[in-house]
Amino acid sequence: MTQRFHTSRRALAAAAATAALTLALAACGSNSGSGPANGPTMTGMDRPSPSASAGAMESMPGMGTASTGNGLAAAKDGYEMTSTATTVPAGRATAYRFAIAGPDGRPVTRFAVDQTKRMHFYAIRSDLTGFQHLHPTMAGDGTWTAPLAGLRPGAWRMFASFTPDSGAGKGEGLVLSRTVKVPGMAMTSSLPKASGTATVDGYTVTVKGDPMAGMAHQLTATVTRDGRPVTDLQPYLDTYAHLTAFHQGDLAFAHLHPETEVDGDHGGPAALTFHAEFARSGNWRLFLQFQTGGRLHTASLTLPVG
Ligand SMILES: [Cu+2]
Repeated sequence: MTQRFHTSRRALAAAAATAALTLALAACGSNSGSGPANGPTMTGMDRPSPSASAGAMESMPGMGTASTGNGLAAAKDGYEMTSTATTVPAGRATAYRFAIAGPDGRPVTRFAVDQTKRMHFYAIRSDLTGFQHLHPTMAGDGTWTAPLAGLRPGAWRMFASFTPDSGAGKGEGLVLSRTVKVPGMAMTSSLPKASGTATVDGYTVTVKGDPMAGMAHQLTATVTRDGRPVTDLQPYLDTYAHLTAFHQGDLAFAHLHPETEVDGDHGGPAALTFHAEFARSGNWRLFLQFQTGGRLHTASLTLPVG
């Protein structure tokens, strides 16, 4: 935890450089806020977010966000997540289709592999009670299809995390998102209290760290079962545990990169470490995914960020 003081300066410097770069890109960008994909901004059940419309994000590069931003805009640095889907039916498997338009306005079809996939996709409910992490497949024309499992009624945000492998943004990690509404009776729940541990499928997950907004930190996670450290973690996306986090209220996306590399078929009992950057203070909902016996487990817990 004292490591914070080592990493924070570097992170702040990097964030400042990123902010300057984003400003420069925004200044010369020509296509932000244009195109049909910006569509009507959702109202109603969705929590209003100043960044929900694509254009707004470009003028708000601050808050120490990483180069990929907070993920709340549909367009960034000339790239835009487009989709005609504004609603998704409740309670049944649905294909959610989208594309990534490049700076030239055409769909991007070349993406770099990151953690074994060219596209990582997350569906998150506005109250953080729903979470799906999927790997869409791409058609030749650049249309991605995410196989959503049944969603509960309410407001959801769909995140696409990717790295273009051609064009102006080649090699730049981006996170873009769009909202969808799932019709029906939408009940929202309050966020569970902050806790360093969570249980799932008989496993206990413990996350330690003392993160502060806008700084780089290390988080560590351990997995135990019946009080004993687990040693049979299987590789999942080039790591033994995959961590994602979203901010309570605006659903900002956090960047959590695994520092633990896969070494063999079985991981544990050592702590799994993550490089974490939370752009804002407040409560974040963490989703830690790990695999044992061919089955994926998802533990969720609430982490306060100062
Ligand atoms: Cu993924």
